[in-house]
Amino acid sequence: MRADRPTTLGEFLVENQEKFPYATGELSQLLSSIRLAAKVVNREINKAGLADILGMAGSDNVQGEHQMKLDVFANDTFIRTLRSMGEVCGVASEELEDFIVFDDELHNESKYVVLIDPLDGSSNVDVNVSIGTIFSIYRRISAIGSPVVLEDFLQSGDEQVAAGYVIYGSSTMLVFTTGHGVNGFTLDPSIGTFCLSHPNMRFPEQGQIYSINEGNYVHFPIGVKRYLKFCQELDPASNRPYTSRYIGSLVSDLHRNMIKGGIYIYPTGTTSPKGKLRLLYECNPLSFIVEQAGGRATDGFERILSLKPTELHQRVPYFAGSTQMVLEAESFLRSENDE
Ligand code: AHM
Ligand code: MG
Repeated sequence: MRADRPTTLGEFLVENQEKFPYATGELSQLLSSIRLAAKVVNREINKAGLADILGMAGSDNVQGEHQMKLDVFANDTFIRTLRSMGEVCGVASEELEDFIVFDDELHNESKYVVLIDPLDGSSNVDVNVSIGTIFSIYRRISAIGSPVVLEDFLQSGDEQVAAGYVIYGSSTMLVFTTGHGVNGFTLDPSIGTFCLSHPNMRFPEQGQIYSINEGNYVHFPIGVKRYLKFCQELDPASNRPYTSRYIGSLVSDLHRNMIKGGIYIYPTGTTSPKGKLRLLYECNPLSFIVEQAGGRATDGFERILSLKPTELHQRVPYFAGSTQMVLEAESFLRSENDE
């Protein structure tokens, strides 16, 4: 923070470059591209209520869910911006069935792959609720100089060199980590610049908020049902009952819980035996943030970041947030398994 004004994201990237893994300047450049695309997407989201951009694009994404026009716009914007620079050799997106290879001389020489959920929670756009972009950056494992391959994208979350999200909310924020803590930058719309507003973000060790779609209650595993009952029971010593808050927009729910303290849960269910969220596009990047902010992120049993992905659109149950709360939830799952 300057004495007279906040640090901009551009200044932060330059000043912290030596802390980035491998520190050649390419990662800073890559994060700058994401910053630029985020501003463009933000501009479109802000005028979504005015412009004739709302509505279905007429195509479903690979999971067969409705895809709003803004999903397509955000997807195209991020991919086009990343392709226009030379730091990325390929991109995988939640919106696309297969990964994209930037197969030319310039891009084949580059080291990084990006995985992205361009507009998470996009069904919330038409009701003016916060949505987000989630991104994850890895170093390729295939040889530099060749086209990128599937294995470059199927690395475990522990291999991420950077990850973050953009939240398009009452203000727009870019929050990211390169493995040295988590910093949040708020977009000042008057000058179009992200300014450091939330340095060194930390999950409170214990929180009072639980976030889960309780409409799916009857489908939840018994351990989750019991944990929810525990959250709702009276216990003045631990400040229970906890408060239930669920926006249905993962980035927003997680962001709020990081600031206030809480747990986000999307468990397995009888109708979704592997959960709903995607390991590569949602859970890995957010778990990198969660752990870097002192929280805990698991599938109920194992760390998300140590899972070895087997397919691009793999789903996984998700328990993330304040460490003590996630540990509590896990103990209910374990006792269910012991019965
Ligand atoms: P999406 O990637 O299709 O937008 O779905 C992910 C979203 C998350 O943002 C949110 O937490 C979750 O789906 C909500 O799901 P549900 O409506 O089943 O509670
Ligand atoms: Mg999503």
